[in-house]
Amino acid sequence: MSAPIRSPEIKYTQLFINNEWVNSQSGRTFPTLNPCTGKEICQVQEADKADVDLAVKAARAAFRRGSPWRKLDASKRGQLMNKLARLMRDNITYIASLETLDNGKPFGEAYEDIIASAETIEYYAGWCDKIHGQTIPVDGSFFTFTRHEPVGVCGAIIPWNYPVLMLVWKVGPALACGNTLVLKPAEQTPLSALYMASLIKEAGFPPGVVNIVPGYGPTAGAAIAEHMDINKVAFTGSTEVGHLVMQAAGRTNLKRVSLELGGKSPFIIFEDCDLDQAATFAHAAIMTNHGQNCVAGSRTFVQESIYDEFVAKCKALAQKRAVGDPFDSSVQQGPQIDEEQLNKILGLIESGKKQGASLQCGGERHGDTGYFVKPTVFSDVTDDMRIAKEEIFGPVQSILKFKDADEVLQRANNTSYGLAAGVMTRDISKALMMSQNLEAGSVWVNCYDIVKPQTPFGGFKMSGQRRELGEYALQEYTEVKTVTINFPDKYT
Ligand code: TXE
Repeated sequence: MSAPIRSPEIKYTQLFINNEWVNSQSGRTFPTLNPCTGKEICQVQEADKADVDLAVKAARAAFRRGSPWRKLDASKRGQLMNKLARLMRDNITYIASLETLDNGKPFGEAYEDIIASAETIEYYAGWCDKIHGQTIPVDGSFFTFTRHEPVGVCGAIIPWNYPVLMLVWKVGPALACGNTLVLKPAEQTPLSALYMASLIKEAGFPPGVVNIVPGYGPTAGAAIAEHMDINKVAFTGSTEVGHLVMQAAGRTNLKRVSLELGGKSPFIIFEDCDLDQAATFAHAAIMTNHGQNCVAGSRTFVQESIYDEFVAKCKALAQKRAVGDPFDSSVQQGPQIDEEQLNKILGLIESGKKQGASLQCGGERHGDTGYFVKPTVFSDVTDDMRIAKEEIFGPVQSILKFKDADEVLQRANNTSYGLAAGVMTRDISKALMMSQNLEAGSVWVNCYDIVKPQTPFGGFKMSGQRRELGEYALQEYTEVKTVTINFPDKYT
């Protein structure tokens, strides 16, 4: 890993439509801020409905019958995607630096995000010429086969916590299946998405295949969700907005919807585990990316016999966690993304104190500039407290006590969320019993937050709909067409 670029040049601030850089129709711009200081990095063109319309027109034209994109061999699509991944790897220091500047995550983590993003594009590049239907032994004198066709124009609305990674989770499978896209990055972090647009153009994707329109949620985001000419929308963000996106699809053209929403994931530590390893994993499960992680292990359930010792270990880890300048290689935690998130987290911390949880460390803002929060550990947390129920999305570990497997299972599942869960135990039967009964889209045993391009990812219950990543994501981006031909000479 090379050294970061502390002040990366901001190369792109316009909308990317039809492989061109354009200003917004309204002429409006919006600021993107440095979360370390709260100061403006630059102004970015602000997309609204009129710009989304233009982007959808470009995407539709790129998808038309006979277009270069539609006529491209599937294997050549894969080559374009591999070229994009190559460009990402070639420019990794710059992209990771831009991500750290705009998002505030430590440079090392941003770097790993970009590697994971390139791997995701490479994984889906490999799928391009392996997506196919079946021939079906249908009754009667007919020959039937299925085609897995692209859905068409796909909308994508993504959050700020993993800006490039969330982009490729959408772009990767969408392109592999031959779709075109209109993507809105989060208003807090538009810069790396715009740079990715430049690489998409450089890789040689035809105009209109990928369009990137930074802007706000209720305007540009809603315009995507409501658009009559978008065939599918993929959304990652809050459960609250997930409802809106689904309602918008229901109100308009019944576009396909995939949602990846919030969580309150349990990480369950049984007494028979390796305690040091479990404490390290539980710490990382909640503190990684400053707690701004949809699968954050935000309810640490610990068996009573090891509870006090475990709390002490978590406290020591949190107190050692280095908070500060995310460009400094010794720093593990930078600022939260914005003032709204900072205030939300501080408010929930206050509720924890008021509702009787024991504050072990942290519990307040770090410094008085930017949006830093001290790594915080609460013990004696009970299920009724807000910090045990609500998604904090910050570096706040809530440690709860349990007696046995049946009890913790019931409590772990007693939430409207169902994104992920973790179990630490040396007992394979217990691990299997727990993984079978936990209501979550991902269950990790003796590890946590292991998400790879090959592994399907998504939530049960109100954590979402459908799956991203892996082969499963291809279903979200394809329509199955059944073709039946009258064939009197059919025989088996
Ligand atoms: O999310 P929003 P916010 C959770 C987390 C966080 C909370 C709020 O708990 O504290 O959500 O974060 C776009 N129509 N997660 O306010 O608003 C918006 O512009 C269409 C978990 O940042 O959901 C952005 O691009 N789009 C999550 C995206 O939705 C709209 C990651 C996410 O923003 C819209 C982020 C609208 N009406 C937050 N309103 C995860 N699952 O990882 C906003 N948007």
